[in-house]
Amino acid sequence: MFKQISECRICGSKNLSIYLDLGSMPLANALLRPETKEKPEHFFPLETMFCNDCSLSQLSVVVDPNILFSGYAYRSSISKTFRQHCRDMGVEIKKRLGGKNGLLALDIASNDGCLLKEFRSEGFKVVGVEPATNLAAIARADAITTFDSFWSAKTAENIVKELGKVDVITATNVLAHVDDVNAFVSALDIVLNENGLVVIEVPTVANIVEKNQFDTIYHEHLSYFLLKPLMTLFERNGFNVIDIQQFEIHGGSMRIFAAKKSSSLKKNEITINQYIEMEELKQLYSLQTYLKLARNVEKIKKELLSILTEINEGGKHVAAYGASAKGNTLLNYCGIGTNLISFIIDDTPEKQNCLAPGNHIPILPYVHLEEKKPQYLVLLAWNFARELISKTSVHRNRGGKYIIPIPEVKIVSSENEL
Ligand code: JHZ
Repeated sequence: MFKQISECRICGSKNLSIYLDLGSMPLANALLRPETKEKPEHFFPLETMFCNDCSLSQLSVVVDPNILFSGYAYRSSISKTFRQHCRDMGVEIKKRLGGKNGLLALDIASNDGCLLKEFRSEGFKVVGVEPATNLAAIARADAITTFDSFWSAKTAENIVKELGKVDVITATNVLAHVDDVNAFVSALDIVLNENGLVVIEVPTVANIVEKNQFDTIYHEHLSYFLLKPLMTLFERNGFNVIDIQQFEIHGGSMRIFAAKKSSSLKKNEITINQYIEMEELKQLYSLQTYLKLARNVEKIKKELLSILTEINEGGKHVAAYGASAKGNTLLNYCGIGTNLISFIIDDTPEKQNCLAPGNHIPILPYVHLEEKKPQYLVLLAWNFARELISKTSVHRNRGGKYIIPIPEVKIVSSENEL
C-alpha cells in the first residue's frame, strides 16, 4: 500500500535528512462513512525529509495514489475565496496570452471544474483531467470535457488526438501530490503549443517553516516546494521557469509560469532572481532551518491541548469548522478526539455524516452549529479564517469565539482580531 523513498524525486540524490516525524497517521481524507465505519483504518508513517542537494522537502513514504485519489471528497469550489482566486487567475492568464478568445486551456486535476468554469467565462475553450470519478462527473454535468485519469504521457497523447495541442496548462495544488514529478513535467511538453504557457500553483515550504504550518503535511502532499528545486525540475524536462507570483491562498502559495525552452515568451529575470535571493536569505537551502520546526510543532500541540482541556473542564462546549485534510493532521498529531471537540461543521455534502479519520469526530452540516450552540469553534481551515468567521454571524452574535491553531494558538472574537 505504500513505498519507502530513498532518493530525491527531483534530482535523484540519496543525501536526504529527516527533519520532522509526526508519527503514524491515517490518511487525511480517509473519512469513515456510515457504511464503512466498522472497517479497520490504515496508518502510515508521516515524516518529512530534506534533500541536501536540491533542497526539495519530501515525505519518506508514498501511499498508492489509487487509494488516495480515486474517490475524493475535497471540492475546490466550496470556498468563495478560492472561487475568486480562480476568477482572478482566468483574467490574468488571458491577459498574459494576449487577450484572445478561443484559446484552449487544460487544467490538470481539474476537481469539480472550479477553475475551468472561470476560464470558460473568460472566453477559453476548456478541458480537464481528473482521476476522481465523482469529481469528474460533477464537472461533466457542467459541460466541461473531462478526461477521467491521472496525468501521464498517455493522457497527454489522448488529448492531442481528440482536441489538438493546448495554449495553456494549469495545475493548481497538484504537483505536491505527484510521485514521479519528472514524468509529470515531461508529459506537459507533448500537449503544449510551442509558445504555450504552463502555470503551476503550489503552497510553499517557506510558510511551513516560518508560520508553523506543519498541518499541511499529510500523505497526499509528497513534496513541499521552493522555487529553486522547481526550476531544476522544469529545466531537466525541457522548460524554463519564466515568472513567479506569490499569493495568500492556502496559507501562502507560489504561482510559477513556465515555457518550453524553444518558446519566444520572455523571462522575468529580475523577479526570479529576487525570489531566489529571498530563499537564500531565509536559509531555505539549509537543513538547520527545517530542524527548528519540530520544537514549534510541539509547542502548538501543548498549547492547543491545554486550552481545549481548560475550556471543556469549565463546562463549555467546543466544535470545529472545516473538516480539512490539514485539520486531520493537526487533530491526530495532537491526540484530540470527541473528548475535546464534539463535532466538525463542513459544507461539503460528501464529508457530512462521516467521521474524521483517526479521531472519529463526527462531521456535520452547518445547521448543527445553530442547534448545538458551541461556545468555541476551532478553525481547522484557518487558511479561510476570514470567510469562516464572516459566515458564522450566528455564532459570533451570541458571544461565540474562534480558536485559530496556526501559526500560534490564538482565540479571537471577530475578523478584526486576526
Ligand atoms: P482546505 C486541500 O487541503 C486538499 P485541505 C488538497 N490536498 C490540497 O492540496 C490543499 O487543499 C491545498 C470546508 N469549508 O481548502 C471545505 C466549508 O465547509 O483548507 C473543506 O472541507 N465551508 C487538494 O482539505 C475545508 O473546509 C467554507 O465556507 O486542508 C477546507 O479545506 C469553507 C471556506 C471551507 O484544504
